[in-house]
Amino acid sequence: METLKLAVQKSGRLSEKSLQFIKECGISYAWNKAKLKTQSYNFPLELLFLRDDDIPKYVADGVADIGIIGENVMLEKGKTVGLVEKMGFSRCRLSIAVPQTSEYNGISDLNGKKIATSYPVILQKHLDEQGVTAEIHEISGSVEIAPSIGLADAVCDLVSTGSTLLSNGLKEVEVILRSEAVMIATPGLS
Ligand code: PRT
Ligand code: ZN
Repeated sequence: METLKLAVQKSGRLSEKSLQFIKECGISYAWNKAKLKTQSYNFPLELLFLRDDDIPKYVADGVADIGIIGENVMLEKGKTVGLVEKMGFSRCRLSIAVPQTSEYNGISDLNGKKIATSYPVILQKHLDEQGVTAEIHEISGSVEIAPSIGLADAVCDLVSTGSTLLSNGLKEVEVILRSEAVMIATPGLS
């Protein structure tokens, strides 16, 4: 039987639940964090441990057959992959937030503004759909700090409890995507 290659996040918010799912499927394996792949000893499955951002490309290219990532990453990377199923964990939303002190009456207020995000593709698509022209400033992390250091007027970032926005003096004004972990597959497999 051919071995199925499954890519999961090595370390982060998806890791624990992804491995729990594999365990609940009755798949057993030995692994330590220094290893980037391991073979199950009771199922024809090889596990690959990767950065979540790299998983869509590996799956699209067929290096991995299936993978578990956030839907937000799947959409942002724009790779051709099949959606197998929604996993029901790591739920969050991708939202636009502005300083609590700024007045906000609707998305058209963002015209001509600068928005910091790690999700330029999803954000640009949403702004285009809404007929808003804003400048997108891409940063890879700590997005919520951008308005307070004068880097941007607004942010577009993942929100779960909302406490990060709150502690950085921001308020959530638009939800542009609701996301959860998804299983993706190489085209033709799903
Ligand atoms: O190292 P690697 O590249 O693999 O991991 P990563 O750092 O890129 O991703 P990671 O582990 O932080 O998140 C993986 C996935 O978890 C995301 O792509 C989402 O699909 C999902 N997820 C669910 C979240 C959150 N909830 C979340 N709250 N990802 C990030 N956050 C961050 C958010 O960016 C913000 O900084 O948590 C902060 C907000 O949280 P609250 O609770 O204060 O609102
Ligand atoms: Zn990542």
